[in-house]
Amino acid sequence: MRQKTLVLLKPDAVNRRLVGEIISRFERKGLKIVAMKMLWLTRDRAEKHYEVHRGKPFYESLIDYITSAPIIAMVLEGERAIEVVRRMMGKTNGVEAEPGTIRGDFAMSIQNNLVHGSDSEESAAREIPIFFSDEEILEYRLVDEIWI
Ligand code: IDP
Ligand code: MG
Repeated sequence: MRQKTLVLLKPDAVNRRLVGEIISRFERKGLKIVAMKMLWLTRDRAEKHYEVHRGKPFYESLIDYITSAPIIAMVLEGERAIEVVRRMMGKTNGVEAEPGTIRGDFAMSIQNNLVHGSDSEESAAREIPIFFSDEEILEYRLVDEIWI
């Protein structure tokens, strides 16, 4: 089942110069980048993206954090891409995330955890259009696709 998922490299990933490292992991795994941009989230857009967390104790701090510096937004595509990305990210809390995962290798915080990935097909369908128009999501073939 080929899926698309929204991935964000959060402000700490950009500030800690981990953008290349994180994108490289997704590429080497075999996921395909079908959309990508750098942007600075407005509070409005951040609140839309994180609307399921509105009212939680960490919500205001989360919005401050995600709007504090530029981020990278991507759509990644591949076989069961949603689950693959979530497993590569590791647990929300960097302290608890398994070594070998992005958060497990590079994060020590529950908030500043470097990366976002949609958690279900419904979330991906809701989140992708917050960042990308249909025309920005590209359809193309990679030469090594038959080997992946
Ligand atoms: P996820 O990113 O692993 O799916 P969610 O529970 O959806 O985690 O939370 C969204 C984001 O909110 C997290 O990635 C993290 O940045 C932040 N967050 C989650 N729980 C806490 C918390 O208890 N304290 C502070 N920030 C949190
Ligand atoms: Mg989540």
